[in-house]
Amino acid sequence: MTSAAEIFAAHVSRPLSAPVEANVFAPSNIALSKYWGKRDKALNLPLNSSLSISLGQWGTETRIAPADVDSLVFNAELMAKDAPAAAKVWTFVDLFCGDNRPALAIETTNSIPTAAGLASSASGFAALTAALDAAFQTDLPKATLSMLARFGSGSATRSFWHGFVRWDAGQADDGTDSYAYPIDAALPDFRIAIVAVDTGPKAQSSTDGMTHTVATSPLYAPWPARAEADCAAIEAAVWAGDFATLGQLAEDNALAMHATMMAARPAVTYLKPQSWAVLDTLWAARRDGLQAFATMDAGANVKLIFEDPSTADVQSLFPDAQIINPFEAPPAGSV
Ligand code: 2P0
Repeated sequence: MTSAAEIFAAHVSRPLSAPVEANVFAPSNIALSKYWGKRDKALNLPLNSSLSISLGQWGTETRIAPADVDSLVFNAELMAKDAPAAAKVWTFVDLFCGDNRPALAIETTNSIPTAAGLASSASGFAALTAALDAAFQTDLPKATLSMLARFGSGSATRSFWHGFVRWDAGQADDGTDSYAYPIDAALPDFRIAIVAVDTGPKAQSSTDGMTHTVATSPLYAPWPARAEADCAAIEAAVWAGDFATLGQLAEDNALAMHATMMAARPAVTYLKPQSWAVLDTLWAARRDGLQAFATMDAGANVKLIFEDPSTADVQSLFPDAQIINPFEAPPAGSV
């Protein structure tokens, strides 16, 4: 069986050159057709493909510079090396660099407002992978960066491009065909609203939540095939510029994912009463003609998708929602 270290050794040519200073931005992303379930935990391989929209200027900026000792500064705060989030970063750096790596100063900043309550592991590991590639001048193709970032976090595979991105589950045992690529069709009117419900840390990590769902949920079995079909149908709707079809499919897919979790034993429940209240308000407005749809991930917050002409209506329903234009110009230094 191939190990993570062997995959990195096969793709990152060593010995590495001396690091130079590098600064990279990667956007966060929200899945319209969700990744839920792993077929291999060690190689972090998914049971199904997924399709996302990147969040434009919302993401992570990571700077790497040569240093005398390792340091990691996250949102202006120095992190102890053994803090769980920091340990994940250093494990990934060690995988990328192999033995005897030089000391590095890593500084990483999220441009996602904390109040939005969005996870940052997708943009975080994409920015880290791209910054390592730039710092060591390994010049890897983006598909390879996407494949390697998977070892930090599955959703990071999708954060190397703006707009719509698809992550193919792949079939190879070693996962070398499990990476993302862009769907080069823009929907310039596409908008996202983040309706924050709960911005505290989540009760159960998505890794644990999905592992438990796969192991115990009697509703999980049909999910991988359903997710593949949803990916294909959403991709077709993107190419056709058919927002109404895309939106309904994305909402159906999210609710189906949550249904697999709720049937787990014991249940995995990320949605809170207030999440359902947001959905009730949305569905009532939709019955009155508003074309907006919801998607929810491993947390209680609700993300709405709609087109620009509906912005004022969405804002009046949810005055505190943060509205994102995913097709605005990316920040300097973006992947
Ligand atoms: C997604 N989520 O497709 C799905 C939908 C959450 C719900 O990808 O275990 O942090 O690190 O590969 O990428 C969140 O899971 O999980 C996620 P790991 P990750 O966006």
